[in-house]
Amino acid sequence: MTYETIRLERRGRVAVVTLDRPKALNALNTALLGELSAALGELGRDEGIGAIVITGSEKAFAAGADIKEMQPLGFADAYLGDFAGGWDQVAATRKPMIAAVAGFALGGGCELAMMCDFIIAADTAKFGQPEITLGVLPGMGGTQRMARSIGKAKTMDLCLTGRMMDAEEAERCGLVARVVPAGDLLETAIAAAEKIAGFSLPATLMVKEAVNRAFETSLAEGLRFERRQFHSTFALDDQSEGMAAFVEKRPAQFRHR
Ligand code: CO8
Repeated sequence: MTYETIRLERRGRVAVVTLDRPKALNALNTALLGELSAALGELGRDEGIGAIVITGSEKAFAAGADIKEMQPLGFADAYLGDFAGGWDQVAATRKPMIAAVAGFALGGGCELAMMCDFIIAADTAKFGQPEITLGVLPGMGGTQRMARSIGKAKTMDLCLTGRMMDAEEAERCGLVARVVPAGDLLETAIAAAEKIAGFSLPATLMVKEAVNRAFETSLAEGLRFERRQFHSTFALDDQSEGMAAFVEKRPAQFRHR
């Protein structure tokens, strides 16, 4: 399938999805959402892909939802059309997804980065939820995912003032997993994705599901869920192979890699 607002490249077992609306700083419009959902669906069905990197340009990961597309909407258009509801599908991607962020990740761009499993940021990255400056508020999970990720104080600060936070502050408060020089961003993210894609695919999916469960349930329920998932890995050839390889002092050859 060919896409107009994104680029999709396969590098072995890693897929790199590049947001590609340079003239609008990768603003997220309905066409881009449709294409990104289609690409993630395609990659989800492809057993040859074990991890996905989502990235943008040097200047912008994405500068938010497309303001020019939203400007003419009335309440009935937004509500009845479930405007931006399709982003839930992006967030529900089952394969591990890394956001490689350089430049602006604002509004919906920051929210898309937070839909990924972790963020690797260039030292040029700037994060923010500036919706308040437009007379609205985040609508793709900004208040919810950010509060769960970095807590109430910083989330309130960013969402109420609309200020931007640089990569160093984003790493300090836990929004970002790693910060690297801008020139190393993509290769670092791809290397991390390759590492993940080399493990057992069922096991990496279970890690993702279990960590995400921590945000949705009590500790007792989460621990029970994790334990059951752990037990179920003993039904996998990959568990037999992984443990045999350790004992035999050789690299594991995972069947579901
Ligand atoms: N939407 C549409 N176009 C945009 C956007 C955007 N979010 N951001 C930038 N652009 C366009 C500009 O209009 C400009 O186009 P043109 O050349 O035709 O005028 C081009 O990109 C380049 O932008 P600038 O000239 O402004 O570049 P600067 O380097 O001067 O500034 C900034 C960069 C600071 C990033 C600036 O562009 C900016 O402030 N952008 C808007 C940031 C913003 O407010 N983002 C939040 C948007 S609202 C949102 O994301 C809500 C999400 C929830 C939606 C779901 C609802 C249910």
